Amino acid sequence: MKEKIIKISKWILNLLKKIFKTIFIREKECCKAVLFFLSITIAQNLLAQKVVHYDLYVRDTIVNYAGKSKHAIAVNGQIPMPTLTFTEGDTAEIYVHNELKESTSLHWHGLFLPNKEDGVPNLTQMPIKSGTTHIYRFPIIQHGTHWYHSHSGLQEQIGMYGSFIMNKKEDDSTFRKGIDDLPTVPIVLSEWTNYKPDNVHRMLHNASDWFAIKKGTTQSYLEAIKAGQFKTKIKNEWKRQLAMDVSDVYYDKFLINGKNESQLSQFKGGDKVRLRISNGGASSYFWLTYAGGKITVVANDGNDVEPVEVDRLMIAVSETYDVIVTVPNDSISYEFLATPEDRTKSTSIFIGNGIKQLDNSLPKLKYFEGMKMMNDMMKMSGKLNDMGMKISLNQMDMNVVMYPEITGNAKNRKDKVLAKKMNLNGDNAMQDMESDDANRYNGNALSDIVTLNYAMLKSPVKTTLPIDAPVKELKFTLTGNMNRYLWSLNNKVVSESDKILIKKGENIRLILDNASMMRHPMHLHGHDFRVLNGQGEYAPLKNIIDIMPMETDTLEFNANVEGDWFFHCHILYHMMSGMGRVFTYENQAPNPLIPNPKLAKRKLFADDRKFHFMFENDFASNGNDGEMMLQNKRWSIGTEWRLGYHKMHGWEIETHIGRYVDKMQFLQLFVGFDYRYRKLGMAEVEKNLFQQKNSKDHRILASVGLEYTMPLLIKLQAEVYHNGYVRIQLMRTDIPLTKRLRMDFMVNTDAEYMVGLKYIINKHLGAKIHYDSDMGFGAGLTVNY
Ligand SMILES: [Cu+2]
Repeated sequence: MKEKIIKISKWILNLLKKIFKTIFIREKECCKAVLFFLSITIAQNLLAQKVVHYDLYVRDTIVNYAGKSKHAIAVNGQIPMPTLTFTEGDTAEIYVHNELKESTSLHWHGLFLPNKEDGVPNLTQMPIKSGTTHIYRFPIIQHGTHWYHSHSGLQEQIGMYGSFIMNKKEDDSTFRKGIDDLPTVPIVLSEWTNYKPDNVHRMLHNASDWFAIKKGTTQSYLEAIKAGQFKTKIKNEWKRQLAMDVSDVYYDKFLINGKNESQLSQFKGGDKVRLRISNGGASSYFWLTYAGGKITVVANDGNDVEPVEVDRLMIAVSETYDVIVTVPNDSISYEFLATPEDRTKSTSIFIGNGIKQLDNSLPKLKYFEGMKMMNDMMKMSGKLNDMGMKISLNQMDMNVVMYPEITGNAKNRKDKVLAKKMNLNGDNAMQDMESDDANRYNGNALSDIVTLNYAMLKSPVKTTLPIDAPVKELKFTLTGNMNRYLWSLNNKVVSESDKILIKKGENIRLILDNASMMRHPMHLHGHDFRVLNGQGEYAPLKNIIDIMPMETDTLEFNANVEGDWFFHCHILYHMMSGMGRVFTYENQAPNPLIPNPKLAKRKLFADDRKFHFMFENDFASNGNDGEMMLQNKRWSIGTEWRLGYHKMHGWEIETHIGRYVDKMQFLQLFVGFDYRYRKLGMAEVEKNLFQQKNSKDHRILASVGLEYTMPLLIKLQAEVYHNGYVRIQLMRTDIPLTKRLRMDFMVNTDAEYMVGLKYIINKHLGAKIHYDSDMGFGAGLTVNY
């Protein structure tokens, strides 16, 4: 390829010479000189444009990160994928050889490129089929730390992430001595789970609390009582909330460049090192801290920022940060520590050569303080309160109430905050405490630890958009339902919404506010946006913005490159649940890589329309009962069965096909089919509380009804059968009594009732005892999937 370009360039050069020879004869001497100079420059540029070629072989592999051999995907035999390095001005030519049994794709995260090179399957190209090679070819027109990853299914979770580094040219006017000439180390953060990602996704949708049990972050009633937080727990359930964690998934290992622990022994005392850090985790945010002292942040999402010194920073999923750290002494290696937000584990890289200097590990989160905070934030409707203050740019972190290093241990929190304020303000602190709500969640005001936030980022160059361009303002509310793991924008998922039309040349202003209970790292493809953070003309450029619950942030970008550009939450499981939109340019040329746009669209939409399967069966001494469910965004198809051995002889199958109708998904309307066979005694006639009779051994009934989630997560079910028979039922399952003990109860107008206790043995197995008015007392094992 390189030879080809040189050949073409020489040919062009010769052609130019010939043309100029002709001109030489006719034109004046000075003109000749200018043209000759021009031709030389053009030729030089052509010759200097370097094509940088990579071959990437994508293969299935077996890895063992956490005690078990598991399937993963390696590229060129490695996880993370190889670091791809370019210099601004190069042309990237990347051959992707798909040797998997399934299709794949690669997305160049944060890059400015033609839309058809963006690597989103069924949007900017068709998936790269098994056994085929796809060529990505685009000019490198920017510099900075970026990364690349698969955009197909959940492949990113099992190895398909890597660094993508674009160096500045040395004569670049923005070249910073003392920063851009330091030795650099690419760093990719990631996480590993021994569970198949598809299964992780399924479990999240089934609100399984197995991950919390594994992490030790259950928030049961007994734990609440022990912590003196019984009221908090009740209030939380009264508001229909399940216990929540700062992160959803249990991971077995956290990795830096594919290892849990590693060392950069080439550095010695006094050395400065620039780490080019990408968070390639599928769903983990990381705290970054350093045992050797302060961390100087010099770039974010590939864009330079004025150096800012901090003690720690949080890197959101898919963000990148360039930081400089110093090795203070010889013969000591200093821990650079990455701690996932839930602080359950960590991963580290030691910088230097010698005795290991460990960093302080982050103390455990105070979950009940978090629960209390959540109760304050939330209205009964499930919507968030207006806290009466402007929250933006990660300056107010509601989660500080859970950080012992900022707000002290559970008991002395107030004292510590007070003491801190006394130091700052003297005797008036007491009055301030009551009125000063503004700093309640401001970690930097509450402690000496300096934590980076977006307001502290400032671009070294002006980033203003074209002044005379028309402005289009778009507002998105980040919405969600933790209980059903539904994530959306303006309560709609990708498949429920149209593409958002924008015009080339417009300045697009995005206002994002987070009305969900989780933070979301929102990512825009193909463009950088300015984050309006109070830095005026020097607002930082980013392509990811992490938005905490209750935050509102404003971004703006110039629509300058046509195509279909994905805008989505970068938490992999949120994205796959449909939290995103597509920006598309009006009257744009069709994408040659999408020959059948209708088919592509249907395939793209299939991601968030997927149904998730759940199964549970109780093998008990008095009978057998169980249920099976298929659920997606709005629909729920469930079948329950009961088979009695002793007190009740017979069986019953009930099927409900329902649709959630309200935004918070508290209300479901359904149609039902009930088939029952039982032996009633001669004189026995069943009567319900409405004095309606049911005397048939055999019955097949159709019904309509509704299910409503009430305070304390009690489900009210009202059902009318086609023969006029009415049943009303109250039920609650999985009341968390202790870490592993759950209680169920049910009572209905047929005068049936049930109460049960289940002890969770492992992910798929529980031991259960229950009493059922129909079937009597029983004990047995519960199997669930
Ligand atoms: Cu999200």
